[in-house]
Amino acid sequence: MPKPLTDQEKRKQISVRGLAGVENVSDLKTNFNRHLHFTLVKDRNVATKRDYYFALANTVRDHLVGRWIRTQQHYYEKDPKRVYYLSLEFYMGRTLQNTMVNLALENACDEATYQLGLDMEELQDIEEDAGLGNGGLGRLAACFLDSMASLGLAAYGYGIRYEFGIFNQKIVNGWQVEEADDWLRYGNPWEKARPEYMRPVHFYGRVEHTPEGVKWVDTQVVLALPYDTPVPGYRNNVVNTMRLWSAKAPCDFNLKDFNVGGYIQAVLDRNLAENISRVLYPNDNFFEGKELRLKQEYFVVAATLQDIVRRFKSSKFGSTEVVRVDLSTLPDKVAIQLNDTHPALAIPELMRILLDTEHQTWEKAWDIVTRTCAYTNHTVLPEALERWPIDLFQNLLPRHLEIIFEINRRHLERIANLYPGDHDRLRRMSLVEEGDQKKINMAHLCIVGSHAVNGVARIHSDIIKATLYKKKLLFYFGVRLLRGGPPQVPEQDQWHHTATLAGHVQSWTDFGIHVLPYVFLHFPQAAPGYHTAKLIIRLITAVGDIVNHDEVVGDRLKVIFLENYKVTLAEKIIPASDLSEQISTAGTEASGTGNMKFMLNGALTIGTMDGANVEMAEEAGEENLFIFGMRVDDVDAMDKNGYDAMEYYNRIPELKLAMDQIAGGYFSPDQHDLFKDIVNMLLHHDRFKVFADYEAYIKCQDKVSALYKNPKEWTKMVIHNIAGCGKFSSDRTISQYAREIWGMEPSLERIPKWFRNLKSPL
Ligand code: D6G
Repeated sequence: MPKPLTDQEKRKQISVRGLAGVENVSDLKTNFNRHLHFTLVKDRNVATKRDYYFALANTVRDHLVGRWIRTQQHYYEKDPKRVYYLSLEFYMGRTLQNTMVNLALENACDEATYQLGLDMEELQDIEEDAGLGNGGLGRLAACFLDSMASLGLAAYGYGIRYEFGIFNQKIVNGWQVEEADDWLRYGNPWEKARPEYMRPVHFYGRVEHTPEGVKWVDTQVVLALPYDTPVPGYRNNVVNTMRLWSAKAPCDFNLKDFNVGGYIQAVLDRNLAENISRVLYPNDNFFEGKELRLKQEYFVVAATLQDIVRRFKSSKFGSTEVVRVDLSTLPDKVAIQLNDTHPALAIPELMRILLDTEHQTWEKAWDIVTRTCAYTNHTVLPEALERWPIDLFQNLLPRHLEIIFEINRRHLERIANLYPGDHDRLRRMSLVEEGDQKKINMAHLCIVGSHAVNGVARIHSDIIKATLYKKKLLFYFGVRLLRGGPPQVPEQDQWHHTATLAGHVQSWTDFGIHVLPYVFLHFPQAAPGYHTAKLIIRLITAVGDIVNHDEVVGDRLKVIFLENYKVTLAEKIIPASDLSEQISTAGTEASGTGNMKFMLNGALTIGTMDGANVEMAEEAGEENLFIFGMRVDDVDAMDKNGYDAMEYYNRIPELKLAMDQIAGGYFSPDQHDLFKDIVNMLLHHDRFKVFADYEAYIKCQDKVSALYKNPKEWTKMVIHNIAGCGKFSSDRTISQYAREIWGMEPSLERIPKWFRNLKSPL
């Protein structure tokens, strides 16, 4: 255990001077009270805990403002290359603690709130998670913003300000029930609306080819209103911007109806336009194909590109006023990173701007687009790949469809020249998929329209190379600790974290678990329309109901469902777990991100050779992970030779017993056939072939149990894991993206000279 700090040492730490001025507890208290009075309009007699949270958030936010303005001012002065991270998801979680950590204000705030008679942790718990993501893809975007700021890159996150983020999950009678995530209900102290940067976004209409050029006319306009959130780097004074767009109907929306006297209806219909930013689609690794989603994708892309072009063309501040008249040097100054295919329309949209507004030739425009854009692939699962029906496209974005057809014509012409007569190749590589319903393959569009394609783990890279095609493939990943700041190394004389976890779990469940040998924690979430996933959740709760009350099992094993997994809950579970299960069938999980976080926080991994597990084993030594099961080659061979689940079922008695119990109602006494669909799926159409790994998994779990009884050996493995996890820092990942994809030089310089030399803009 580290020695607790003496009061004197604590004070010394607290009075460390902030980089931009003297920070002390008494200033913080004064500012806190000032915000309570002037911003919240409350006094201590009537203030609620939420008021105190807002007062603290505003106090901390004040420390960002000067740094934020100066950083942006610096970018205008120095005109560095900027990187734009376009993503339909930014899973940020909470902001207060991250900001305090990055600004080195945590101890001082803790002391200030303590002196005010408040408990800072209690106030932190009031903050809503910004749940603008489903999982790994969105959390990666959030980690990347953090790292880009920490590495001093002139970077921007661009996305949608969903009014409702990922749903709140409730378990009712064992079933998942979704509740709306009304995260903005009490206001968001971290965002700043920027109506002065509002942009029009066009939909529908038709295309006119005139002698003066191409015109997209008779469109419907929706306005994109930006909200800026500061993204502070780790103790380097850099504050970048995440700009999220919110949809606003223009004042003349449904003007026609106004004229015929339908004023009330016209005002009510404004909702139709504003629905674009209403809600995040709660699908992870699944393509739903709804028109509203396509609208969201175009909305963020169209608004963002206008902003990028505006910023590229003008420099507001500084002595050297840069006003660029054309976009020919865009790739030298702008890198656009597409987080999956969701913002893929950036490619035809930038083409449209260059061709129709900037009047560039096709060749010139295409050169600019492909040198500016790069694409990150997140999955090869077919059900996740975006393939938009052409009819939908034609109606919503007619000019973009024309441009995509022309991109495809030229692309296929090139392939035909390279591989004469290879018609099958043309079919495979086309951006347009033939069939009953013609579709645009968005992954193909991204690959053709980018200068670099990367995936999220090395194995995933190899798989994509084998299944897709590209000149350049880089495959890397990375996470930033959810809490921000330096890694939390577990106390090594206390070789597992059960006690900490037990405290958390006990407050959420009926069980005290700290003395139990085995506690399985499950925290899955199902997309609201995904029947099988919901049934699997029901099965987990049903197994828990039986096992947790079984007299023979007694206190030897508990199965616990933790509802509403979010960034904030992950921050509690991950540092407190002993064993992390990463057991996807090899070749199906692109990377995973939880796996690295568990590793970094001192949990050991039981896992297959899939996603980032492969490199975790490489870094920590395979002997320091519990690796089991088929490799990708084995799975491929099984695909060729056939997989017969019944063979395993008939051969392995305990597997048969488990299946029979599930199918026969042992876990669902009130409805015997409740889980028969799951068993049918496992026995007859399981594309993940999980029975093939079953025996290896059970054997490996026995190994885990044996080793867990040997604290010394277990701790040794933990240390190897923590010592080997450096590669998985998103700082490392972003440095590599910067050098190899964006042509930028990251810098960990803690106090950039420019910051000290700048005159205050205030
Ligand atoms: C952020 C920070 C603020 C800056 C604004 C606009 O809200 O200081 O003025 O962004 O920046 P640009 O969009 O002009 O870069």
